Amino acid sequence: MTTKLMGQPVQRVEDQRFLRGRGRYVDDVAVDSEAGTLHAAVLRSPHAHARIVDIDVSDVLDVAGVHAVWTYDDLTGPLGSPLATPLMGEPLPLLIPHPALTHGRTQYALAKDEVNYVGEAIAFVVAEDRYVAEDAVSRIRVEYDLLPAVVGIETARAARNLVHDDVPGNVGARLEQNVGDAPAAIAKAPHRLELDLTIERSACMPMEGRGTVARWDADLGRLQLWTSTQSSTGVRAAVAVKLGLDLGQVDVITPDVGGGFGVKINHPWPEELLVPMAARVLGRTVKFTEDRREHFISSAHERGQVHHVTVGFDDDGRLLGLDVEFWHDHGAYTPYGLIVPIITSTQLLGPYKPGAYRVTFESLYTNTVIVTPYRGAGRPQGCYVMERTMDAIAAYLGRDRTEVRAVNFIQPDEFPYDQGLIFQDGRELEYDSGDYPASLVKLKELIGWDDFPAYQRELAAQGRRVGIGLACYVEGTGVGPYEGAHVHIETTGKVKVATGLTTQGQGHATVFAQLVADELGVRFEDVEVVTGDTRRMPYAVGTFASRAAVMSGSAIHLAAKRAKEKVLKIAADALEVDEQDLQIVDGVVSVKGSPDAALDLGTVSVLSNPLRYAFDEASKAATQFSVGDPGKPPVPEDEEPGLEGRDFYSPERATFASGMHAAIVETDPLTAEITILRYAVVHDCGHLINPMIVEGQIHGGVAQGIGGALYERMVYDESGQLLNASFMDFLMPYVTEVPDSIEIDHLETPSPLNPLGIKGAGEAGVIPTSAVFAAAIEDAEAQSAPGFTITAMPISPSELFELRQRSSAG
Ligand code: MCN
Repeated sequence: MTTKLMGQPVQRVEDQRFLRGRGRYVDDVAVDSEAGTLHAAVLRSPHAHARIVDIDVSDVLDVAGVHAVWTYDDLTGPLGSPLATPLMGEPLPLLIPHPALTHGRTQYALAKDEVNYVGEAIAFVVAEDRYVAEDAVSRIRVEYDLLPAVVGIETARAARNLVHDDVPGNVGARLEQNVGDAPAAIAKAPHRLELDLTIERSACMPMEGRGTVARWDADLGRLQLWTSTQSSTGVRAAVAVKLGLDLGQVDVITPDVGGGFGVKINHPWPEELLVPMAARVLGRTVKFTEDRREHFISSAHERGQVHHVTVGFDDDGRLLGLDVEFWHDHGAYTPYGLIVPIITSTQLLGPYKPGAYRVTFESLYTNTVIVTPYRGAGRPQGCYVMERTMDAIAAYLGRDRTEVRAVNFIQPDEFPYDQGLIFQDGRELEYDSGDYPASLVKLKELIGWDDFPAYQRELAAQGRRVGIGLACYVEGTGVGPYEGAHVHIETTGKVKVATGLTTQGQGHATVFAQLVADELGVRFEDVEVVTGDTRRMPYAVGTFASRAAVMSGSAIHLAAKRAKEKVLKIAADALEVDEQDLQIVDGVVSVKGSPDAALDLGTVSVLSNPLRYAFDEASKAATQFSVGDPGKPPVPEDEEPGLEGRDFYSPERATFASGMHAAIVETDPLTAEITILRYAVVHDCGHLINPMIVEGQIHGGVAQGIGGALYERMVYDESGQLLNASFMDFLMPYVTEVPDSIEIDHLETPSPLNPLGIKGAGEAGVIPTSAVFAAAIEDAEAQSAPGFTITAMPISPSELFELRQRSSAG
């Protein structure tokens, strides 16, 4: 009997390839022979803010091996070819507009008259090889009229200079939401606190940067594009629209992606338009591969926000009113609209009931790299603000930090729970299910919360400083609008599954195969999964917002169900039995109780084909052996030929995963070095498909969160130069900085919104880490310096050292 695979820690099928270095990334795509491929390089602005007075490319065109040099004027101009389209001269799309974004701005594929950040693309060169292209880029002469740079939230707010002349105060958007009357509730509350909390700008660093290869088939009028993206259909739509092609003329194929973490959801990048345009104009395959410096200065950043909190509460720490105002650093343009600050403002409340709530934000332009969602997308900031507030309330009242949280939890019998807030899509945010009190009980047990004070005192007696911190969060996951799947049973009995979203390392080939094996009754090894190929599944949205398990998982489950229905109909017809009497086990359809009356799925597939093919095992070839009976259709009357099922899934709303993390840290009394002693996680993503993969996702997220809390930040100088745009200067945690063991416990409160009861898990690990470490370090320090508080993250040893000096001086 086949064992149910949902919930099993099945080993990842993709890892055999990855661990042997057999992954196939964009740069590995050997479309033509390497000799036939042209290579692109980009001239990027060295200034954060300047008018472009003149661009002189005259020294470049006659360089041997250079095939094209384009600036903005070439994008809509004649180019010696009728192929340039008017839309290439328009700004890139604003992907998620919002009515509050009154001053949305996006960049041009190549800067038009002005540059607004160091790294903005100005000119595009295509040459025989990358060396020639880079040399050619260095020969382009640009005359700039320098403008003052606006760098950092305070400078943007002061608005002495503007990023965009027509955006007053550098304010792209201001948005306020009210649930009840927070100022009045706070005024009446017995206790009141105010906090100022900062999180610095950072960015994700996928091992593989951005990369694109394009080939134009002039005979067929067809473009093939391989790109390292989180949304192949998004890139396809953008390329088709901008290049004036039908969607059907563009195939986007996403091979292995060496990490996305949000940055590859932006579409299109300028290069994703310029490379196919070049392939079309030049009639050659063209490739662009980003280098690491380009990733730092011309992809996207996130996280930078400054917050002011006013909170009113009672003697038990119960929230009566919460008023949060924050300022979001949007960088130079707003391709993703307001999605990051809207997520902060609406998911900041986490598992708590705030009493009344007012949240206001301003989204500010600065002369820095654009901001798009980075794993967690606004939630790490929101969680940090809420959890720092909880810790401040507990410290003020002298109460245990877990007690203050517990009195504010939404209770299990209160679901579905409406926080009364409006999300990006204009709909109310409603939490579907959860059990926060049970999570807290598990977390306290896992980390040994109640025993910690004794341990802390014992170590303090030895002159050691240890502290404990925790943080709770919720995460709206599995957002729509839809995802689809196609399940096809081959004549060999193998099952091919296609879903349109892309994969960046999340193990989709494994989990989706588990779902198909369970639903269809086939062996796991017989299922092959394809993602991110518009030729196989042209309708799809993409991988972001921890949505693949919920969205594609549900679509795959439904499509497999359809395929199964068809299998049973055809087999029942062939075996002359009732469908109800059939079962499918290990890829064989048999009559229950009569195992000899059976057909394997390959045979059923052959039966479903109007031209019946047999598969010759020896030659591995499909051999036509019969046209069947011309008088009898190959499949039952109401079925179409072919053994396949296709379905789409579209949810009512997002499903809310949740979790709680705790850490124990030690801080060195002399050097202020911070050591993580333990890290514990309780996570609830509904029913688990594959606990091992979910735990891997949590490990990865926590590691990334450790980076965000203790090491990583973007350091700009006043003129807008990014000072740490290399791995020599941008610190990432190594394996030595991540605890050997991240202890994980699961709670499974199923989502009522999808057929499998799943919630997402891909971002969770990174969300609470800054809040957890701020709390744990603060607790360690407060042993010797009561009242010690941390209000800015990340925190390095030298910053902790300075904070100690300031605290003891103050
Ligand atoms: N899963 C499961 N059971 C659940 C929920 C999830 O077994 N109840 C499994 C899923 O089937 C999937 C994985 O856990 O294999 C993550 O699922 P999900 O939460 O649906 O997230 P996505 O697959 O949509 O991945 C996107 C998410 C995001 S938004 C970012 S950012 C991120 C992340 O995943 N980027 C990643 N994890 C990443 N992991 C890697 N290696 N690389 C990235 O770029």
